[in-house]
Amino acid sequence: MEIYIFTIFPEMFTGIINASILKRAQEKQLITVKLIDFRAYAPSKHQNVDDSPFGGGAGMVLKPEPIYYAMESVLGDIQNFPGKILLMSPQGEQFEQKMAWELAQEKRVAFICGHYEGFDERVRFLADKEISIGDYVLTGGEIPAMVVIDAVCRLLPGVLGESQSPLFDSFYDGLLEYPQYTRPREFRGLTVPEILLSGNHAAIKKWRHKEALRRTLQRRPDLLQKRDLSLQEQELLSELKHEAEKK
Ligand code: 9D3
Repeated sequence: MEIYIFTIFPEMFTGIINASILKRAQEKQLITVKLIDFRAYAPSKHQNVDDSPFGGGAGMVLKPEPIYYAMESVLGDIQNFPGKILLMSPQGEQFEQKMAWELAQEKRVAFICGHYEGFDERVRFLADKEISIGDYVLTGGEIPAMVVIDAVCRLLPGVLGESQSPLFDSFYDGLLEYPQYTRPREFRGLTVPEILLSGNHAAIKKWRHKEALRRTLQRRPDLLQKRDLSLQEQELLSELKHEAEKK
């Protein structure tokens, strides 16, 4: 996948893209990352990328020209760009795992990042999609772009090792993870559930499924609403509800 990032803070990305999995993905030539400082494309001699809003009011607005010129110079004709152009914006569609899988199908993805101000409305015409990462105020679109890049790249074939395959992200799809333990069997008086040491794989599987349901019921009941429950899961859930009544 070719990744293009249009930003006035390219240095914010260098630590993230040159470490860990994203570094390895570039070494394996599974992804390429091109950082473009759109300030370099600002027309004025002071290279301003923003200006005060027409109609008055506080704050500044990102001008269209630096972003258009940067994108046309790097991507060519925007209308015919063979990939997805994403505008990072608090007004965008909320990013989630399904969108990560969709973007992972693309050959090329370009990100436009603003920094603590809105875009001139005409910048929106450049984008195929506007993306937010959630309902909280950040200082810019750079961290959201990194979040999306991280989530998408780990889904690309070959980026993760076989044992960490994203197909096994959650064994019980759409549920939270069951509790996990490793050595030692006892730490500061805290022990590992006996069943995990039993060697009874069928019983362990059932325990894990039940604990995944327990955790989801406690912490994210909304996930259970969204999901069809198998017969086995309906039984485990009613067990959990009976246990809760007894207490
Ligand atoms: C001062 C400008 N604000 C007017 C009330 C709006 C505003 C614009 C841009 C507030 C923050 C930002 C910077 N944030 C992003 O560019 C951003 C973002 C976010 O803040 N939260 C979640 N997802 C995203 S994607 C881009």
